[in-house]
Amino acid sequence: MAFENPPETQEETASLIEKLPEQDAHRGCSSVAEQRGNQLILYHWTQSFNSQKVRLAIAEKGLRCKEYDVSLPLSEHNEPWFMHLNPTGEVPVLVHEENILCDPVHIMDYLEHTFTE
Ligand SMILES: N[C@@H](CCC(=O)N[C@@H](CS)C(=O)NCC(=O)O)C(=O)O
Repeated sequence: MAFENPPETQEETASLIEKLPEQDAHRGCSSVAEQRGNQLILYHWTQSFNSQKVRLAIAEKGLRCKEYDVSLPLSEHNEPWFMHLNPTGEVPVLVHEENILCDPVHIMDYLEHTFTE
Protein backbone atom coordinates (compact mmCIF):
# COMPACT_ATOMS: atom_id res chain seq x y z
CA MET A 1 0.00 0.00 0.00
CA ALA A 2 2.89 2.39 0.72
CA PHE A 3 4.10 4.73 -2.01
CA GLU A 4 0.93 4.47 -4.10
CA ASN A 5 -0.20 7.79 -5.52
CA PRO A 6 2.52 10.09 -4.19
CA PRO A 7 2.02 13.77 -5.02
CA GLU A 8 2.89 14.11 -8.68
CA THR A 9 4.52 17.49 -8.72
CA GLN A 10 6.97 19.30 -6.49
CA GLU A 11 4.32 21.98 -6.15
CA GLU A 12 1.86 19.48 -4.64
CA THR A 13 4.47 18.24 -2.20
CA ALA A 14 5.46 21.78 -1.29
CA SER A 15 1.84 22.62 -0.54
CA LEU A 16 1.94 20.24 2.42
CA ILE A 17 4.99 21.83 3.98
CA GLU A 18 4.00 23.94 6.94
CA LYS A 19 4.26 27.65 6.25
CA LEU A 20 5.16 30.19 8.87
CA PRO A 21 2.00 32.04 10.02
CA GLU A 22 3.03 35.30 8.40
CA GLN A 23 3.70 33.57 5.07
CA ASP A 24 0.32 31.89 5.16
CA ALA A 25 -1.73 34.84 6.36
CA HIS A 26 -3.23 35.63 2.95
CA ARG A 27 -4.70 32.15 2.72
CA GLY A 28 -6.73 32.28 5.94
CA CYS A 29 -7.33 28.93 7.62
CA SER A 30 -7.42 26.58 4.66
CA SER A 31 -4.19 25.58 2.97
CA VAL A 32 -3.76 24.72 -0.69
CA ALA A 33 -3.35 21.10 0.37
CA GLU A 34 -6.72 21.10 2.12
CA GLN A 35 -8.41 22.70 -0.87
CA ARG A 36 -7.02 19.93 -3.07
CA GLY A 37 -8.15 17.27 -0.62
CA ASN A 38 -4.67 15.80 -0.26
CA GLN A 39 -4.06 16.64 3.37
CA LEU A 40 -2.41 14.29 5.79
CA ILE A 41 -4.68 12.83 8.47
CA LEU A 42 -3.25 10.99 11.45
CA TYR A 43 -5.28 8.82 13.79
CA HIS A 44 -3.23 8.34 16.93
CA TRP A 45 -3.23 8.07 20.70
CA THR A 46 -1.10 10.53 22.64
CA GLN A 47 0.41 7.94 24.97
CA SER A 48 1.16 5.38 22.29
CA PHE A 49 4.89 5.18 21.59
CA ASN A 50 4.30 4.25 17.94
CA SER A 51 2.01 7.27 17.56
CA GLN A 52 4.62 9.52 19.17
CA LYS A 53 7.32 8.32 16.73
CA VAL A 54 5.12 9.18 13.76
CA ARG A 55 4.10 12.56 15.18
CA LEU A 56 7.76 13.37 15.69
CA ALA A 57 8.57 12.47 12.08
CA ILE A 58 5.69 14.67 10.85
CA ALA A 59 6.83 17.55 13.06
CA GLU A 60 10.47 17.20 11.97
CA LYS A 61 9.39 17.49 8.35
CA GLY A 62 7.25 20.50 9.18
CA LEU A 63 4.19 18.93 7.58
CA ARG A 64 0.67 20.18 8.09
CA CYS A 65 -1.42 17.29 9.42
CA LYS A 66 -4.89 16.88 10.89
CA GLU A 67 -4.72 14.76 14.01
CA TYR A 68 -7.48 12.75 15.63
CA ASP A 69 -7.19 11.06 19.01
CA VAL A 70 -8.26 7.43 19.09
CA SER A 71 -8.49 6.58 22.78
CA LEU A 72 -7.03 3.19 23.61
CA PRO A 73 -8.35 3.32 27.23
CA LEU A 74 -11.85 3.98 25.87
CA SER A 75 -11.34 1.21 23.30
CA GLU A 76 -12.05 3.55 20.39
CA HIS A 77 -9.52 1.56 18.34
CA ASN A 78 -11.94 -1.39 18.43
CA GLU A 79 -14.91 0.61 17.14
CA PRO A 80 -16.21 -0.28 13.67
CA TRP A 81 -15.29 3.07 12.08
CA PHE A 82 -11.65 2.63 13.11
CA MET A 83 -11.53 -1.10 12.33
CA HIS A 84 -12.70 -0.12 8.85
CA LEU A 85 -9.55 2.00 8.52
CA ASN A 86 -7.25 -0.55 10.16
CA PRO A 87 -8.65 -4.06 10.67
CA THR A 88 -5.85 -4.84 13.18
CA GLY A 89 -7.26 -2.09 15.42
CA GLU A 90 -3.91 -0.41 16.06
CA VAL A 91 -2.75 3.17 16.05
CA PRO A 92 -1.21 5.08 14.40
CA VAL A 93 -2.92 5.23 11.00
CA LEU A 94 -1.96 7.81 8.39
CA VAL A 95 -4.33 8.72 5.56
CA HIS A 96 -2.98 10.60 2.54
CA GLU A 97 -4.97 10.79 -0.67
CA GLU A 98 -6.06 7.19 -1.40
CA ASN A 99 -3.38 5.72 0.82
CA ILE A 100 -4.14 4.28 4.25
CA LEU A 101 -0.97 3.35 6.10
CA CYS A 102 -1.29 1.28 9.25
CA ASP A 103 2.27 0.45 10.26
CA PRO A 104 4.48 3.06 11.96
CA VAL A 105 7.60 1.98 10.06
CA HIS A 106 5.76 2.08 6.74
CA ILE A 107 4.34 5.49 7.67
CA MET A 108 7.79 6.91 8.37
CA ASP A 109 9.20 5.39 5.15
CA TYR A 110 6.26 6.87 3.23
CA LEU A 111 6.80 10.32 4.74
CA GLU A 112 10.50 10.14 3.94
CA HIS A 113 9.88 9.01 0.38
CA THR A 114 6.96 11.33 -0.36
CA PHE A 115 8.12 14.54 1.28
CA THR A 116 11.76 14.81 0.33
CA GLU A 117 13.06 18.37 0.20
N1 LIG B 1 1.67 -2.98 14.51
C1 LIG B 1 2.81 -2.19 14.92
C2 LIG B 1 2.63 -1.54 16.24
C3 LIG B 1 1.38 -0.71 16.40
C4 LIG B 1 0.97 -0.81 17.82
O1 LIG B 1 1.44 -1.68 18.56
N2 LIG B 1 0.09 0.12 18.26
C5 LIG B 1 -0.39 0.03 19.63
C6 LIG B 1 -0.15 1.36 20.34
S1 LIG B 1 1.59 1.73 20.50
C7 LIG B 1 -1.88 -0.22 19.62
O2 LIG B 1 -2.59 0.36 18.83
N3 LIG B 1 -2.35 -1.08 20.50
C8 LIG B 1 -3.76 -1.35 20.63
C9 LIG B 1 -4.05 -2.80 20.82
O3 LIG B 1 -3.17 -3.61 20.52
O4 LIG B 1 -5.16 -3.12 21.22
C10 LIG B 1 4.07 -3.01 14.98
O5 LIG B 1 4.04 -4.13 14.54
O6 LIG B 1 5.08 -2.50 15.42
